Amino acid sequence: MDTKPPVPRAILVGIQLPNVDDLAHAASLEELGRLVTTLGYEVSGTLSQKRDDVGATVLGKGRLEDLAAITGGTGTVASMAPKHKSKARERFDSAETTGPERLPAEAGPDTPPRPAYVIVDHEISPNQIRNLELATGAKVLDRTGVIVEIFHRHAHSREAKLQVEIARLKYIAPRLRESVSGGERQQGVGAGESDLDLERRAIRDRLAELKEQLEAIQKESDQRRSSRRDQLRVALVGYTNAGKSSLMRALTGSEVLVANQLFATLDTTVRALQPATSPRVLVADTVGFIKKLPHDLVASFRSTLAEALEASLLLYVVDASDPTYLSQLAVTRDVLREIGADAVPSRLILNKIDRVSDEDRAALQITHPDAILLSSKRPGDVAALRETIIAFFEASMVDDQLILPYAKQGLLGEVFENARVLSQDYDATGRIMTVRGLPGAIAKLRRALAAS
Ligand SMILES: Nc1nc2c(ncn2[C@@H]2O[C@H](COP(=O)(O)OP(=O)(O)OP(=O)(O)O)[C@@H](O)[C@H]2O)c(=O)[nH]1
Ligand SMILES: [Mg+2]
Repeated sequence: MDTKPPVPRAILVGIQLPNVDDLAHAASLEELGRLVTTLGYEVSGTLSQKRDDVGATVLGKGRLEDLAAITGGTGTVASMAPKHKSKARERFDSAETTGPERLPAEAGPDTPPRPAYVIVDHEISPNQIRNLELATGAKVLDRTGVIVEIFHRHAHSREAKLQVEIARLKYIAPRLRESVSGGERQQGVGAGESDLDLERRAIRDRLAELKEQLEAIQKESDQRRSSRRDQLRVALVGYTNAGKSSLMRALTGSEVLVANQLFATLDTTVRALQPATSPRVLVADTVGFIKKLPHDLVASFRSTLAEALEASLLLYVVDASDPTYLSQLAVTRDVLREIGADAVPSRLILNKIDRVSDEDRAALQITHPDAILLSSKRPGDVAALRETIIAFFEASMVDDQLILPYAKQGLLGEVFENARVLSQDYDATGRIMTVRGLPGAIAKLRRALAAS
């Protein structure tokens, strides 16, 4: 038997605010569609409207009724006083519906079920969610809710799971208020209120517990990171799906997950550059960014992102074949500024160049003269990037001399990992090595060799 559970269907709702142009609006909705698909839902259509702000019911009255006709709801928020529908007002609201749900489908055995989800391309308040649910009869999620849910599903390491759970509870907590008390905000104290108090206390306690667990784990990862402090470290950063993990695989031969979905990677992975270099170069793959990334989510990934903060070189990976790559780059820069990583030296990597026409490629090179254009799928491009990375570090290295006493030959491996041995000689004191490496790494080796 291969009866699969039906795929939930979702209709996307976008509000185009006055400061957003048509292209950016369409791109944002397209991206929301990919987020929703990543969650495993089928996008049944899109409904969008130009408005001055996202009001109490998100959509204007007419559009709300259109949406309700698609989802099978009443089209009105029961608690709102019924207003006379103004056809003239509706004409002012420029709106369009696309996709197969343009008209309510005739019910029949072969017609797809009505969308059970309405997904709004904004972060909306618990009250707005409730109003929309009343009017449409569907479950309503906002963009942040979708992102938090994807993070929840894609977190694998204990650290990532804890970070996501904290962000999720912080997202859920204020939304709990409405659903538990059930009524309007101004409806004073009632039986629901004490339930609400209990629920909130439970969440507060759970948050405290999770934070404690996270702190313990973060101490370990802080230690791991600090042991890498004097090494050559590169971090791959950038928009989700830009190809960071693909480059990570190509540069280090590691088996990190590569997938054509958003937020495939939530865990930081650190591996040595391959073929191995001396001193070795560590490459870190990090969580991707997205537009309107909830602040709490960024905050909870602060320790994961510390890998980027502590790197000596950041590679900003961009999907150059995406028409919105510039705004994706801007989002990446904003988030890195937010965590204080904007001061780290960086190089721009315009990836997926195999999908860009020769003409566009030439234009990209002119617009970004310092960028490295490559495809993570082309071994030659990856080898050239490897050389660029090595050359970057070469500039900060110094030559020095180390003496490895005969009694400490066990440290030889550590010397080779952290410095390049240019020549060796032997005398009564031990092995005398001329080495090249970062000043910090050489100082650390010297301390290790001197320790008894
Ligand atoms: N054509 C082409 N596709 C690429 C290239 N690099 C990556 N891809 C594809 O782009 C998709 C995303 O790649 P990933 O490496 O998983 O992207 P990521 O930046 O790690 O994404 P997240 O982990 O979700 O943030 C995959 O389907 C890759 O096969 C490239 O140079 N050319
Ligand atoms: Mg990845």
